[in-house]
Amino acid sequence: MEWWKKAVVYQIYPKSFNDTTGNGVGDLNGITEKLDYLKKLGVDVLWLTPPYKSPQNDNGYDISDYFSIHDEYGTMKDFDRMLSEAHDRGIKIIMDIVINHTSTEHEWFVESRKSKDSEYRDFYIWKDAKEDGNPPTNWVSKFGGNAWKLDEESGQYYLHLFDVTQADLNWENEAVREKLYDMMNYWAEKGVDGFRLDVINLISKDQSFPDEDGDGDGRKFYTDGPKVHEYMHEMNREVFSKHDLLTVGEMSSTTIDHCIKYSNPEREELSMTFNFHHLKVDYPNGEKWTVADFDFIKLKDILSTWQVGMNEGRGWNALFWCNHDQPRIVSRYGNDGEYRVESAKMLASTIHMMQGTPYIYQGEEFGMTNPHFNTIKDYRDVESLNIYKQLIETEHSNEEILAILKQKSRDNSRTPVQWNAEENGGFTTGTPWIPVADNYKEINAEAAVEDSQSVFYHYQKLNALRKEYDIITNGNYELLLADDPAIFAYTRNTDEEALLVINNFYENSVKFELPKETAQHFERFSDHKVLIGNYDDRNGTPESYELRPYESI
Ligand code: TEU
Repeated sequence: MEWWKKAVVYQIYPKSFNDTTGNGVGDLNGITEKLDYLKKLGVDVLWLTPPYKSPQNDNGYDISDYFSIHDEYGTMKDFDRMLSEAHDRGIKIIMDIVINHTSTEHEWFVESRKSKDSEYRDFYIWKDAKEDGNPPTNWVSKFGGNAWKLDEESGQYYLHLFDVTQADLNWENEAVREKLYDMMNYWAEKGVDGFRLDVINLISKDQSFPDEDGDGDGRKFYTDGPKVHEYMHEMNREVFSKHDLLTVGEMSSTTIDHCIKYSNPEREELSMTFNFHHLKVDYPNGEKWTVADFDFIKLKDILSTWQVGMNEGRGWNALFWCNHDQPRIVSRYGNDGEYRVESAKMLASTIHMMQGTPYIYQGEEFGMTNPHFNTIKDYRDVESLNIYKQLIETEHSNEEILAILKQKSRDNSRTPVQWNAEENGGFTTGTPWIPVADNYKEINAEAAVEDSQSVFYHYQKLNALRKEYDIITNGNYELLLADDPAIFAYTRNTDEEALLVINNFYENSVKFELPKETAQHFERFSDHKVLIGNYDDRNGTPESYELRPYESI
């Protein structure tokens, strides 16, 4: 079995993880300093979001040099020490690699924009304006506005699906692909253990560059595009097949069929995929920028459809609630007030007992919450600042927009990790680049490690269970009580074992009754044990008992 099927990955956003220099920005030595803490948590792999040289317009997802470390994060020597210290502890490291686009400060783009005759011109996607002077297509950038920017120097537009300072690379150009594969081999030969590939399903564009004729934003012309699987297989041949790597693709707006193709081992593309459909059930009609409750029944349906579909197709899921782009899950689908600890543990159990490789985002392991900022001055994220400008110009009040950002901004997960109750949560002795959430005195890693009932030890237990019970890796998934408005229950099954996972997603106690056919199925097994929580203090039985608020068992 591939090693990463039983591994647990911990995502680090270096900028907000741990600052050892006092400049208010996290750094690589700060990661090295916390390796023993991560070892105690029981994680096997660290995913570093991009640490490369970057102007930081999108916090490192705008790379200007793939072969050097961003100066605020430290040096390549610091990187090598961190990698070596992690390996000494049996912890692997995978690198976030952004190859759909580069920063417009990357030397390739600087050369490309100089002239239409530049040897680097075709490294990017340049088009003339339409005859009426409009941009080449009406595609919309994911950060707002048109997806094309007119470059005065050369009189053409270049494509940027994200920020205007993130120019899309032209993957049709073999020279681009060769340079990128060489770069990935450089990092693999340095000893990194894999890659997280940023928006990798956007790299192949429809070369006719048609206009969106409906009310879409053009994504259908570049999402899971015409040659994407050809490029994935080529990348596997040129890079991944030469090393034993964990490779995970971030798949924006994708489908189960494509994710099976990306991650079925017979196709020799990637190890596994991230999809985001379960994190859009609080986007009414697909609209992110509005305040909305999440749709619980839809959440169960989407997660279950992906569990069954990927299992049938021999695909492999990355399991996650949180990352650097998503609000913190305990604030989003849980209860970050009275039941913060209970709901954080329940949410963890729900996703970690599923089939796939689980990902824990920094601070999630002790129940960090959204910061609940009250002024636009506290926000830093380019996507959030762009949407603020857009909404303020369309008659939305400051208060309305702040309410939306409080729920949906990516900055919700980017506040500094709260290590202890000291100033700035022990993240920095300087001024943090973004304010620390004001609950750091109560919610921090040190307090969690000192409390045997904390969220930290629940994650530690889940990480250990995954190593101990093969059924968590191999068992088939079946959703129970699909229409129940509060309970998320499912089973995992192999010929030898059966696992029952029951979660109360809300703060009212609810009665759990195991469906008859499931109870009969469980009768086959001679003995059973409770892995998480307990029900015998209520004279309960696996078939029927009272679930406490946010209880997981
Ligand atoms: O994210 C892809 C992406 O679309 C996210 O921006 C997310 O879907 C969106 O913010 C939800 O509204 C990747 C990186 O994770 C993100 O941090 C980068 O900003 C983006 O690509 C561009 O590189």
